[in-house]
Amino acid sequence: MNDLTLYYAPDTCARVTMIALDEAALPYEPKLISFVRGDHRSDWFRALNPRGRVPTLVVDGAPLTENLAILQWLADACPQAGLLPEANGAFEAARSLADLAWCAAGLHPIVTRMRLPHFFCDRPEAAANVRALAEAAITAEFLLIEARLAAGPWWYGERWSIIDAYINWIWFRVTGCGLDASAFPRLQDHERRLSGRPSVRRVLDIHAAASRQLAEQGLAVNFDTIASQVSQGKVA
Ligand SMILES: N[C@@H](CCC(=O)N[C@@H](CS)C(=O)NCC(=O)O)C(=O)O
Repeated sequence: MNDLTLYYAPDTCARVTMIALDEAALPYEPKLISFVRGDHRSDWFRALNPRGRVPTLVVDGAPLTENLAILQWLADACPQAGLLPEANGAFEAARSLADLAWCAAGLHPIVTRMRLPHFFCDRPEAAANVRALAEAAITAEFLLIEARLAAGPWWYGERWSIIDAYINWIWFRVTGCGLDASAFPRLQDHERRLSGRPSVRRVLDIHAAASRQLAEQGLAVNFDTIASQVSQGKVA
């Protein structure tokens, strides 16, 4: 059994990693960090992950970064958890890797542009355009997911996988910043089903408690404050 420590911040994509660890029934120590306090830019955290990002999973003292790599490692290390479909050969394994890559490198960057558009333009007044383009891009992606879920209820049909948790985290983030959910009834249903999984309920509780803890310490993330700091050149 590996010694596992997961660095996370509430409501981030580390939620997907946490669901994977819970589904695999792997004991781990969750370590909450604060973006507002700048923990992710500190020397001690950058020694673990020079990019200053969560999730960062420390395995027997060695950090593993990037959700895609962490989730693929967990899926391979704990096949009984069924995080990804059982692959019959390298080609099938590559196909589920492609789905993970699409979540991490295709969908996630669109979420960031929608939530924090001012990081992606040199003039504050261009932020609305960046956001609108990101919203159009994620809408196109969700229309494809919505169509695929007709054969559902999960991404891989009858069987749940960690891709469902990843898609749902993307959905949570963009509906949480204004995307109209009403055009996507299957994605709404997908969220209801996912929330019924015990692993997901436990992880959502951990994230809600972490959000409360940070808020009590005056460390809640405020996107309006970040936008105004970026506009004033106070955030790199
Ligand atoms: N490519 C990374 C992205 C991770 C990432 O961007 N995490 C966000 C939270 S969802 C983060 O740590 N942001 C802090 C920052 O960008 O300063 C992965 O897939 O693990």
